[in-house]
Formats: sequence, C-alpha cells, structure tokens
Amino acid sequence: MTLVNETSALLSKLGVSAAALSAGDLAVSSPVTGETIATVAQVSAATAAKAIDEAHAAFLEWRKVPAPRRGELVRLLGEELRAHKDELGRLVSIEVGKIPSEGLGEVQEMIDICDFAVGLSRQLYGLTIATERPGHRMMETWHPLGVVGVISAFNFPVAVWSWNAALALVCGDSVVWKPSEKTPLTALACEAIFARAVKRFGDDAPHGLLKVLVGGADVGEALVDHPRVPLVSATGSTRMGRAVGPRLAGRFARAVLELGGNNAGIVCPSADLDMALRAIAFGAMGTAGQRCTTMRRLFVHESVYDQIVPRLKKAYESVTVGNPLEGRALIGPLIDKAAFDGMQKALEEAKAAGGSVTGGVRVDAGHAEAFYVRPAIVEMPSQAGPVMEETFAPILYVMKYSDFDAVIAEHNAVGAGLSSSIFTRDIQEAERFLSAEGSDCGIANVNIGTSGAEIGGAFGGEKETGGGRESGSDAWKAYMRRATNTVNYSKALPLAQGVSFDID
Ligand code: UN1
Repeated sequence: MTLVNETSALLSKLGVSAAALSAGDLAVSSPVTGETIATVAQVSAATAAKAIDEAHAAFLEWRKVPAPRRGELVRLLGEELRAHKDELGRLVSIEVGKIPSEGLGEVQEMIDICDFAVGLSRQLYGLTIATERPGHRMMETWHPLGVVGVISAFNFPVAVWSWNAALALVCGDSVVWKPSEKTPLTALACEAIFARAVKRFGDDAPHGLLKVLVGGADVGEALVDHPRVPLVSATGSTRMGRAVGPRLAGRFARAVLELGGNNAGIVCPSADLDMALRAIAFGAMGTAGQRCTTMRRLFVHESVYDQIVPRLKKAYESVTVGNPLEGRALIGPLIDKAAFDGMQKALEEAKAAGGSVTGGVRVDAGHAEAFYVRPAIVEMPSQAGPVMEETFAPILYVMKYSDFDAVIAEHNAVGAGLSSSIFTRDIQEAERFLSAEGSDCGIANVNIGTSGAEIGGAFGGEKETGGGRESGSDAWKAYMRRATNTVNYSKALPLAQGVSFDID
C-alpha cells in the first residue's frame, strides 16, 4: 500500500473523512519518504476568532458541570485512545517519522494523562486557612479559567495537546488548539477521537469544547491576542516563546511556555558505566535528537573518559538509521531539510571551535526529499560555540571534566534549563546535584537520562525554557483561577482598632 493510501485508510478508521485530505492548500509531507501525503484546509484569522468565541460560549456551560462529571469525559477520551492506539501511533510515525515504539509511546502518554486527569477531577483541592479574625472561616476555591489556547510543536504532535487538554477539561475550561503546520493530520485524528468521546458522554458536553485550528502564524497570533483566551500553553522554540510571551503579558494573560532544552548529563568516576552508556545513547540519539529533553551535552570525568567515549562512538557508528515504518531502524528521519541544514551548520561551527566529529553524515534511504542522518558525537575541547545552543538534531557534544564544582557551573552555564542528569554512585555528588546549588533545570535526574519524563511529574524547565509546567503534580493550578473566600459567621464585624462608622 502506498503511504498516501495508508494515511487515508488510517484517518478514515480514526474518523477523519477522506475529503479532508485534499480540502485545501496546506501540503503535508511525510519525513519518511518526503512525499506529500495530504493537502488540508487552513483557517483564516477571522475564522479562528469566531472559533474562540464559540469555545468561550462552551466554557460558560462547561464550568457549571461538576468536576468529577467532567472527569468522565476525559475517562472516555482515554478509552477511545486505548481503542485507537495502534492507528494513532502509526499515524504519528508517518507524519513525524518516529519509530513504532515511539509513536505508540506517545499515544500511551496521552492515555496516562487522561487517567491522571480523571483522578484529578475529584482532587481540585483548595486549602482551608486559619484566620486571625474570630468567628470567621477562610478558604480558597479553584474555579475554571476560560478558553485555554494550545500551540504545539511537530515533535510531540499529539501528546502535548493531551497534557494540556486533559487538565483543562477537568478544570472546566474549553480548548482551542493550533497544531504545528507540519502535523495537522494527527491533530485532525485527535479531534475525531475526542468527538467520539463527546458522543458517548452525552448532552452536557457543550458544542465547541474543543476547536482544532489548522493554520499559519496568523492563527497562532489570533489565539495569543484574543481577549477571551486567558491562558495560552505554547510548546516550541525559544524564538517562538520570545514572540508569544510578551504579547500575552501585554494583555495580562497567562502563559505556560515549554521551549528549548540544551540538556546535559554528567558521568562521575563512580558511575555504573554500562547503565550510563545505555541512558546516554537513548537520551541523545532517540527520536533523532528531536525531543526537547534530548541529551545534547555530556560531561565525562577524566578518569572514565576513555572507558566510555570510545564505546559511545561505537554505538553511534553501529545504530540502525532508516525507514521507521519498515525494518528495525532505531533512528528515523529528521523532520525536514531545514533540520538537516541546521545540523550540518552546527557541526561545521563545532569543527571550527576545535571539535572532533564522529557521524553526522546523511544516510541514503532512497528518497531524495527525506533526510536521514547518522547521529553525531562531537568531542569538544571546551563548552563553546554551538554547544551553548539547542540544535534540534542528534548531536551530542562531549567534554572532559576534572572538578565537580566546576562541572556543575559549566552544566548550568547555558540558557535553556529543561532537563539534566548525573550518573554516580556517590551519594554526596547525587544529592548536591539535586540541591539548591546543583542543577538549575526543571528536571534533574540521578542514574537515568534526560528524556522520557513521566506525566505524573510536572513537566517543564527554567530560564530560556520558559518556566512553564504541564501535566502532573500541581500543574493543574495554571488552568484554574483561585479565589480566597472569607465567611463571617459571628454577629460582629471586626474593623481596625479605633475605626467605627456611624450608620444609624
Ligand atoms: C518534548 O520533547 O516536547 O520526556 C516533550 C520526554 C517526553 C516528552 C518530551 N515525555 O522525552
């Protein structure tokens, strides 16, 4: 079966009509072969504004539905995702080039966040607070916020939406989603899956609870500027975040930003080297380096450098790169030519800065417009040049260290502070890495790599990563507004000493 036919068959099983695949002028190509697999319709900024108004009307109804009942809708969404996991996972593989286990893994993250949010729908707790006033009670109440705008990136085309949507829905919000222009098909599939859940749920889910807006930058801007969108959760590049953040701040709207990651690992003298090697290989090469949590920098203690780096190079040279839809490739393609060019540019800069490059060359998979590349490992004399920047491709910069304090400082010296890990069996090193003077990232791990964060923890980072938090822990609070309520059940109204009003 051709890729076009398979895509169409998958989408029809998922509930998207074949007509949608040739409905407009946005060409969707699969990075697996580089061929165009659909041309879908895009909405205008005016249509986007209308959709936001409809989502706002839906919010006004949805906020009145009790939270545990809202949780039931998300439970049904989780069921539908379970039932369609294979198809949606395969579609992710076709649209972004993930290997099958990663395409399915992404859908599993969606299922997991649904389960989490269902539980959360009965746990949107506020505190009861001791008041200084006699005969009073003080408490906090969490209320639905409004329309939540979601802007997602190509690399997690469905999971990021679900981390936001599952929470937003149990919190009583409606959702307007602008997926990456590179991945509209998986977004249309999610819309259809959600529609099935709504159908099973019943009439108390208002029309317009989820709007998917396929479109360009003007649609993103419509979402960012619309006064009825109190929160925009945007995942993507730091450059995108720099454009979105100030515009939201300008109208006092909230932002959940998940931006770049220039994540590092540190291998200490006492590390279990086999374990470290496996974790580094997975974290640095997995998803062809196109995760925000990809390991991009590695600091290795000089005493173990020669035991680990040659083995790592061997793994880089032998890993199978190829078509993720057939065979046993562990690394699929880059998303497009721009990604390949960006990688080559970074490697040239690294060489100019004294780096020694292994790998990084294009792999011929028989498709002129598909960009497969052997992952690159670059031994650097110091942390300089392209090492300071996130390049969204499989490049691991390796540096030697000798002093623990100095390596922590180097680790923290880059702009993005998303994920980090240390490999050590020395408890003092491990604890110092996790302490206030250790890693400055939103995710800090011991003896496990930088990627593969579970949905139960709050996902996000610091500094140029945007400071946002999605998914687990208390991330839900960003999707609600808090009121502090004070109730006076006494017969008196205490005012400041010496203050009284003549009201007779
Ligand atoms: C991302 O790359 O945008 O921790 C998210 C991970 C995944 C999420 C990555 N659970 O690698």
